[in-house]
Amino acid sequence: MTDGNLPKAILYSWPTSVWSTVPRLCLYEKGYSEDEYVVRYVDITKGENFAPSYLKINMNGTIPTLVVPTIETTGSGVDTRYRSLRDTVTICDFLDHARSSSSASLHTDKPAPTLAPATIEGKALSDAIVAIIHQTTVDPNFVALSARDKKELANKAADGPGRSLSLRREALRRYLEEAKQAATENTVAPKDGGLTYEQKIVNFIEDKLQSNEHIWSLYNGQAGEENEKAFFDISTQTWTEALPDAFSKLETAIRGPYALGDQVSLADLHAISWLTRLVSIAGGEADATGLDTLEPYVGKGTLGPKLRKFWDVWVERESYKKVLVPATAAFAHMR
Ligand SMILES: N[C@@H](CCC(=O)N[C@@H](CS)C(=O)NCC(=O)O)C(=O)O
Repeated sequence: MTDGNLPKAILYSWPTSVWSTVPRLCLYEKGYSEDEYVVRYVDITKGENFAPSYLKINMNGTIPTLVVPTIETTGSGVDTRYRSLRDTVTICDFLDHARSSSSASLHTDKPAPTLAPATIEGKALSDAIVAIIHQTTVDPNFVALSARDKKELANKAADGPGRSLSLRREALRRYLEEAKQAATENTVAPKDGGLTYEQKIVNFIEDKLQSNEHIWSLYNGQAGEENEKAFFDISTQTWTEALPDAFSKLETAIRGPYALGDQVSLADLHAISWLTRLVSIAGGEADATGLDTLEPYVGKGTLGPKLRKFWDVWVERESYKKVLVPATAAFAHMR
């Protein structure tokens, strides 16, 4: 990725972030060397992803983001600009293309593998698998906060999830004040009659604060019995309906042993990161025993033979040991 004086690409991520592991697996599988990019940490558990400097890079306030330099060839001299790639799918597509099969891989003497599917049929299957994984109903960040009863809620409230919700709340309140101040300082409305950048940031942070407040109040016994019951119900449904449904769709879709067959492809990176996080939320390990710990949560028999085989081949991979094992340990520490 480095070319002459072109600056390095920057990957914004955080060690415990589930979606950050997707591009990190991709970098490893493609054989990029560590001096080809820079990793910058954004502590989402403290709400750093809502800092004004980060929202300029990714206005959705999510990680991962990959910022890649681009050369502007018009104008005076050669100017370097940047492009932000703001979600895992876009980032991995880019990383896959940016290193062709004629370049070497750092980890093997084989050429860098092509992770994109080679056929239209493969692409359709890959997209379908990625869509199953990224459904909001099976979002691992929600699953991590979910609680099926009072006891589970109390345990999580006293631990990492409770701390994180409070820290995000503090950060969001502070950033909201700052954003409101900035909005009053810039009152020049855009020509198209739309909102100023500063006003958009105020609205964005208000939305985030509101959704954080909803779950924070549940965690702090201030949401009332009715909301608490609705939360327990949706949490239970997530484990007993949404997740088993996703597993059954994946069992049908996966070709085996990897998502699209004998070779690792882009869909694998999303699926294994997601599955590993679910195992960890269930208290399991990032090793051959992982799915046995997850299964009682989702119901016996919900993890089919293809998913089990997929897991078995993945936990043995070098990239898994380098990326997902440490990410799981970091997450278990704050769970
Ligand atoms: N669809 C996005 C999801 C990214 C995402 O939700 N990232 C989480 C961290 S794993 C995040 O940034 N959460 C912070 C927030 O939403 O406040 C992707 O594929 O990149």
